Amino acid sequence: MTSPDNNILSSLRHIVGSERVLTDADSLLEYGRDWTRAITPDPVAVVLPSTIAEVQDIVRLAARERTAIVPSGGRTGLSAGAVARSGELVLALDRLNRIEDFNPVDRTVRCGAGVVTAQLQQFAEEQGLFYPVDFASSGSSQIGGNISTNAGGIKVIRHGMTRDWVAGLKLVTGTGELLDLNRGLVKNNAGYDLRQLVIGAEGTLGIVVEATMSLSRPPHNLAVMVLGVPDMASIMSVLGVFQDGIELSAFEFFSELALEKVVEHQGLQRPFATPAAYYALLEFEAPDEPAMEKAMGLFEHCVEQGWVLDGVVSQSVAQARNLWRLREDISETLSRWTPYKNDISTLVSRVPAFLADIEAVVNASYPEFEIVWYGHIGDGNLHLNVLKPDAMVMDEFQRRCGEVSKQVFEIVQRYGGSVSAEHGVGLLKKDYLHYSRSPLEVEIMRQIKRVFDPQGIMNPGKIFD
Ligand code: 2HG
Ligand code: ZN
Repeated sequence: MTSPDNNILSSLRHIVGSERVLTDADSLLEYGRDWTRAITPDPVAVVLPSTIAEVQDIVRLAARERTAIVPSGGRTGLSAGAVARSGELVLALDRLNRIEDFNPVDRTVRCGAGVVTAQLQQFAEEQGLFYPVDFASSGSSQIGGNISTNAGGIKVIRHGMTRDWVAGLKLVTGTGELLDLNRGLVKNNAGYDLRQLVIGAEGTLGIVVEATMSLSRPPHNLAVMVLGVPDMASIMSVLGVFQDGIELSAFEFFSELALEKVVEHQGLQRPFATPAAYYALLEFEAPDEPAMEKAMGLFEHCVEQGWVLDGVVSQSVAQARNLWRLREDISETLSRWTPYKNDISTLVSRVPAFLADIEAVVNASYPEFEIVWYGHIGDGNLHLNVLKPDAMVMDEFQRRCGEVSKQVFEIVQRYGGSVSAEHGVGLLKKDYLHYSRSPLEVEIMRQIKRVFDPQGIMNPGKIFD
């Protein structure tokens, strides 16, 4: 007898060929999840189309069969937005990985959704240009996934989020139709900008299959400074002084515990011997001597004020890269403790008070847990990672952290902040969405989803139910 699963599998094989429909246990596990590990994946199959037309055929088939689809890119997400947990079909964009064409006048590049971020960065460099959205997972994350999560990263303070670099995109809707949105135009006020709705929609409106990305001029001689600071308030004073004096391309922070872990587990050197409660990492262009002198002047001013205890500035590209590793390698280093992650934000101006309130709750509620603070403080975005003690079972740990999250999110709400600054909502944050978005906003989101995806097959259960 033929089961419905067998029917859909044979139709999928007909569309893409048998070797592009995977059902073995390893592939189901690998493609059925992202970097989150709290939920066990259970997809029905993985399909790897090679063309936009194949994606459309698969979506039409899924709509007929009422089979849910989870779009899958580099699977580096941290909110379980790409986790297939209950019989969904995983549609992986890996094979749509071609850079289709480059326009040097418009400074745009049209690429398949499966192009890896580092591939785009490399391509831009070869053209004498720059793709500035960057993060630790750029070697595996894909452009389609970056767009679907509006990925941020380490240069947002200067270059913005992925949204700011999407000049156009193609979307296969939940009915299999193809929308070509904005077509690379700089100016286009002819009605609603549907492209912006799709960016950050986590695959709930359809599948991003292609994008036209903008590029910019490359930076000249980026210098990296790491500063030891005694407290959070000082970090914000340092930020203010540097932002008034020079243009920063990054302003990140991490705690002493983050530094200890990353130095120990990645075999890196401490930036300097003086211990500090927190560290700020700054990046800026230093094309000539006067630019560097200006930055050094600001550094000295911060030392005189007592906001900075010690510091180091890179003298070569290799040194800059190593200093960056102190910050960029934190998330991967912490993964061995399966941390409970918070990715919260507020206005930069409110960060000092916000931090003090969060710190008080966290210190009172998690006395026996290790807490690691780091993040994009120049954007008002903190990553608060709570490490699981080895002896505690996962369910108990998640439950305890979930309780404290409520208190953390009440503070986020009070400060008009976001429960997900850059990682998206996925499955992990949807119970907390109401702390950041009003019931009316969520209801409008649901109605919009119905227009793009009337059968509700596109990544259902993500963001909201
Ligand atoms: C980072 O900024 C990433 O390093 C990951 O957004 C943050 O793992 C995290 O919590
Ligand atoms: Zn981050």
